Amino acid sequence: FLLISLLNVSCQKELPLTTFTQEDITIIPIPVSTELRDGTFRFTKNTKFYATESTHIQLSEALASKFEKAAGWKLSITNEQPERNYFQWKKDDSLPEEAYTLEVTSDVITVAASSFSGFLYGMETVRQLLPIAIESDNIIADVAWDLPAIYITDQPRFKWRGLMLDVSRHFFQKEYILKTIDRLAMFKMNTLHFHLVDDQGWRIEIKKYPKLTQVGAWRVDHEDKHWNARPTTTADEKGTYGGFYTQEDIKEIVDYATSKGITVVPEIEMPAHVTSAVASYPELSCHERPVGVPSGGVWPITDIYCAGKESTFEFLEDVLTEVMDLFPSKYIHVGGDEATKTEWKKCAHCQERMKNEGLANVEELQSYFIQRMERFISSKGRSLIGWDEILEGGLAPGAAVMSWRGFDGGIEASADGHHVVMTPGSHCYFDQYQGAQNAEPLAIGGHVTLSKVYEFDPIVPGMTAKQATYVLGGQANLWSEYITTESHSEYMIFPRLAALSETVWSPKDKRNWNDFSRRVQVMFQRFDIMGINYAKSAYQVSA
Ligand code: TNX
Repeated sequence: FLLISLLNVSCQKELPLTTFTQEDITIIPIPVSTELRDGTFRFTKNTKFYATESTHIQLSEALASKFEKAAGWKLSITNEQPERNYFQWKKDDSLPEEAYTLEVTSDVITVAASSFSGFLYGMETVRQLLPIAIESDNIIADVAWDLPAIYITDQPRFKWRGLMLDVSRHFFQKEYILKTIDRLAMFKMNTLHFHLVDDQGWRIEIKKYPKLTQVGAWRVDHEDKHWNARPTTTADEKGTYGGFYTQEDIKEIVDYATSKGITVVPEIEMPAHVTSAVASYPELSCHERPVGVPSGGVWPITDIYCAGKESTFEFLEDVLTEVMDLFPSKYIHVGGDEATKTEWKKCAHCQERMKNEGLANVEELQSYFIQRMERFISSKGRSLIGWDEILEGGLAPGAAVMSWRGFDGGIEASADGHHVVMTPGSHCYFDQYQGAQNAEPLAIGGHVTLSKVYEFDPIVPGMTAKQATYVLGGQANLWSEYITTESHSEYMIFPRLAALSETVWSPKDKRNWNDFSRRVQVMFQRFDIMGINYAKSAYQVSA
């Protein structure tokens, strides 16, 4: 054994120090500034993390555990400054929130930041400077665990850098959500928009209304007939299909996301896209008839919440109260999209409401609905965000808008002083095809290639500087009508997430498609080791 370890040590010593060139720096998203210097830092089994604060210890442990898996070393974390070859954290309050600097010399790695997320992003940059073998879950021998001497300054261009996961059309296990959170952090994304409610499934346990998940989380029909999609793959013995997150699951997801610098924004759809809720409690609709949880994309759907009955608002306030207890995020998403208002026109309660409130049409009734929810949410110290339809009939005063039908909704809302997240279908819909349609798995339609995502800019030409200040950032949406498995979900997210991350993090003048193409191909090798089922096609058709 001694002989073997001596051999190991001598083998390691034999590996020459790597000499780095600019080409070797392939960080995504590209940092604000990078200065390659002379020298190489080498991680060995004696390298130490020098950390005294709990957050620094936590981040040190995260990187140390990667070394434990990939190199087989248990690197130590110490609260006494080592003499040489160590990694240290420095609090620098002059840096803005989420910003960091990284200085690597041949002897010391220093990450400086003012906030937890800044330190986290500094560490994620170190991770991307390390050999891709760092992503391995099995020990890889003969790796020179080297980093270039470098000085990096970095901070995000936008403060909302999001991905939306639709877990309603098809349910995804908690473990997959946790894995996705990890991968978001790797690209310095900071928002997971969790689409928990839609016609095809209610996915969050609400203690006061147990039928939402006893009934609303399950559909009997496995097949997405109406979309002509593949049959779904899992079912329980009752022959039902679906699933939901318990409140304990949600807490675990939120806590884990917090440890990765990610805010989880819950979306509780209203007044439409709620057949799952109406199936659970028919009295929530105007007609009160029993309905089932539909499969696939029956459309249009008219079973929406009644805007006339007070009991609808009591229900929604109760639900949102439990939701706000679970999610600490500033923004609470209430959907608001695609409400077919046929039932409202026929409903006596809705007519009476319109008369009493002096509302001219059903668009104004929807506006009344959302404004009422906005007052409730802001009374709890939170802010409402919704899809751009919430602009119709008048936007609630403190509401923020997610612009999905192009950029126009965002332009309009920002002109009126409302905050905006840009998520236009043309650039940000990850449910659309990314390669040649005949070579891709069945998707909803459209074409959002990797280069199209890379062209995305949340600030639209022609916006005034004042309007631009209201643009919080950008987000991709992964609707899951056609996505039944985790590996298919990964396929739709990667590598497009890498392109998106650069559009919402990096300075605009740093973006360069050819350079990104070079870096993303190195990223592909990292994805291979991580076992991510990414789409190579996204790159091939991008030119
Ligand atoms: C429109 S985008 C929807 C979703 C669908 C999506 C499919 C939005 C706010 N509503 O319900 O899943 O199109 O691309």
